[in-house]
Amino acid sequence: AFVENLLKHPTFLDNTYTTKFIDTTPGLFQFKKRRDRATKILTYVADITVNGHPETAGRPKPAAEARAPKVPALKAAPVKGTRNLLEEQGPQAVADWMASQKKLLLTDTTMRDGHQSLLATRMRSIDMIKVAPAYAANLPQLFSVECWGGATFDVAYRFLQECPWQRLRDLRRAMPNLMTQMLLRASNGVGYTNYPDNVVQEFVRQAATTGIDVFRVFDSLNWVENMRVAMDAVVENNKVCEAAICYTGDILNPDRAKYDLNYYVSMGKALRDAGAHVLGLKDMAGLLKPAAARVLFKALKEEVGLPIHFHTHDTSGIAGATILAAADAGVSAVDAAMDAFSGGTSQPCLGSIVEAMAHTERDTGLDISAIRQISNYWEAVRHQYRAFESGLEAPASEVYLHEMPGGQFTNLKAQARSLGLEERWHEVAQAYADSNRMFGDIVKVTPSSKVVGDMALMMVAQNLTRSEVEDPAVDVAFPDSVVDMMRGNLGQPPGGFPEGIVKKVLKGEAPNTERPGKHLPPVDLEATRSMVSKELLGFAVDDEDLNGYIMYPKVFLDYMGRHRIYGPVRTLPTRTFFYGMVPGEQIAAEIDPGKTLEIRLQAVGETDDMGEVKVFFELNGQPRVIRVPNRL
Ligand code: BTN
Ligand code: 3PY
Ligand code: ZN
Repeated sequence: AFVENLLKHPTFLDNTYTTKFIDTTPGLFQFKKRRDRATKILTYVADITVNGHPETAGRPKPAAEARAPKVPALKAAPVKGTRNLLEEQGPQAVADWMASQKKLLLTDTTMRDGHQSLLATRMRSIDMIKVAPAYAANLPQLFSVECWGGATFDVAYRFLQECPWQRLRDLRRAMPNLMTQMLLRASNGVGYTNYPDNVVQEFVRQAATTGIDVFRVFDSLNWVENMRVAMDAVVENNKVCEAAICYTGDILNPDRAKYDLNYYVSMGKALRDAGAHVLGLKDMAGLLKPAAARVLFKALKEEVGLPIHFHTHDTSGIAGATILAAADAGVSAVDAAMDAFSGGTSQPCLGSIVEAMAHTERDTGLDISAIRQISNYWEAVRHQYRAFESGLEAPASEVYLHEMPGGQFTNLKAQARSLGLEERWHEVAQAYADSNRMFGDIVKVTPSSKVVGDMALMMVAQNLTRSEVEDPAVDVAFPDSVVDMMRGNLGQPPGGFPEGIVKKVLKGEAPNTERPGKHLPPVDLEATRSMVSKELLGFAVDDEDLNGYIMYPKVFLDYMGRHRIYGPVRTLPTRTFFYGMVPGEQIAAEIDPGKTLEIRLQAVGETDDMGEVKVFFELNGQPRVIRVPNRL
């Protein structure tokens, strides 16, 4: 029988995946349903081996002789860590403990922002879950492990064919003594636009239940009003509410007076008064310079009084100096990525920070040899993702011009490439800066950064200058995301958006300047569950899947559709998942605890006159032949 490739099925690509699809192609689904999981996985491996993975086509591959990632030995049984404190005494005790520490506390961001910033968020769960026990056993002094949220949620479903909730559950179980941390975009959840209040509340409840301990909550326009629903939900679930100020501009530069010291101190106080346990300073683009850090953290510490957690990116190459200045100025915790996932648009180097603090008052207490071993593991893992490397070769002071977040930089560059604008990258950077000023100098972080990026790409593609865009006499077709932001659907920046641009974009339509959640009707969760269960999937969806559907309906359903065909492909080694197998190669996939498939690729046949290829495997020693279409 002909095996259809749902990945490429036009119905999945054009947003019309509904019950109608199941009704009009019943054979497809019934046929798939009967197949066992081993057959599904073999079908996936055969397809990727014959046709390649759409995302790695034309990109560099890992070297054939590259060493396999080796998980470090566990030095001891896990001793108690921050998670035990949270479980035993609650989030306020965690905050008090933080504030009382002499040592500089560290969050490892490798499993979230590290790969989000360096590898377009493509790291697969299996590579994290394997090393998680080594974190628990060998680095129990870590403050937290950032491993969820931001872009990881939708990328897991969309591009990695895996369930983000399952990732979290598995990591939670593997690191019972360490606090897990996520990045939550307040009312934007882990999406790109505001959701109804009850959706945000339900999402936080589920994330807390499945395994998140520390929620870093931020708003993409720094609008505290728009953070309250998410913050209240975190507090209500008895988890650590780290409310973050997004840093932009330069407090020492009089030309950027909109975001001055007073602005940040007032916002810090507002977040404290809104119930934050910890104050986050989220420098998503890496703009905070060492001298400014001394001034900013001293003031925040004295005037806000909460323990401070500092997050930055090393795009400029100078973030290490800013971390040291922050440590001197008394921040409690800083973010860093394991050496092999650090630097560039990612976080500064964790091992080097530990070394820099050693034998000082703020010695971190972390075991540097344990860090080196874990980083060696990550180094080999990173090589498997070569296809997703951005090729950024040097630090770039240009970041102070464009102010792009580290997580957006490589993405926007890839987008520019796909539009044929890669050679005009520096123009994109300038247009990004111009768009920001046009919108009134706003905080740029997901999702507001995406809006600025869309505008910048459009300006370069259409050779439009800022003054042309602003000129009422010049006709401009603005990107949808710009229209959405001017309507007020992301909320309001300090001082509002400039009247002229709002008028031009909305063509006179009145914007909403109130909190978007105030006007979004609540989603009927149980009615949605019943509709998805009965009409869309044909089985009862649980709370995690319901939250996945509500956050990303189409992405979730597409994922489920592919899951029926390809099964638990999350268990495949990364090299196999992205690049297929070569004849003679043997791999293992543990599809259930203790149930392992030994898969050996024997040979790949010729394409027959039906356009199909026979792929010959041995599965646990038994021959198996899988036919897939040759789509090349
Ligand atoms: C397997 O099939 O053995 C593992 C992968 C399947 C995970 C599915 S996807 C939807 C649902 N939600 C979960 O958290 N797990 C299952
Ligand atoms: C995200 O929202 O994904 C970010 O990383 C923002 O910095
Ligand atoms: Zn970041």
